[in-house]
Amino acid sequence: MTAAVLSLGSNLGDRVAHLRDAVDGLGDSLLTVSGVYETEPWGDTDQPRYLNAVALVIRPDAPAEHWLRVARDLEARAGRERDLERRFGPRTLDVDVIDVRTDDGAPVVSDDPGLTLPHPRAHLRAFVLRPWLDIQPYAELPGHGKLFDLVRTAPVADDLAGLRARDDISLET
Ligand code: PH2
Ligand code: MG
Ligand code: MG
Repeated sequence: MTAAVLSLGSNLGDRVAHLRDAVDGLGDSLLTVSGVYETEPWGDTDQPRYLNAVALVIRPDAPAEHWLRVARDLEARAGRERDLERRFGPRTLDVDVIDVRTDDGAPVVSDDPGLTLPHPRAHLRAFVLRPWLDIQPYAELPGHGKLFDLVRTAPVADDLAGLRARDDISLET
């Protein structure tokens, strides 16, 4: 068994539909999904605002790589086009594998460039940590400590003001 935390983001086209389709596409693996947040673009500021959410998924007999395949498949279904010139540029759907745990709750740690775990920039991103806090308030990001400490300290704390909870949107299935 592995459980994974997936970050979902969209800032092109019908953002809500892209997020809903992604959550639907997780099917039986979906355990729970966070609220939706409207967020200021991070890393490359010259682009529209994102809608972001975080999902918790679980599956028997799935290696960590399974979640990367799921992520890429969902992105492809949203018509995602990769702009190699713009690493943090706009996208219909981005699904990032943030943290993966095995049966005993141990984190999968990997420096494979194809799937680095935990996600190497998650600890810097309010748009990942804040929705994640909704569904797992006592979670820890391996190597960086508790979510509730990360969101209360710089640089994440400074970026929280750029997030707005979109209580009018639910991804709940
Ligand atoms: N994704 C990016 C780059 N910047 N900013 C926000 N707010 N949300 C995202 O999901 C996001 C981003 C590329 O992965
Ligand atoms: Mg991303
Ligand atoms: Mg990505």
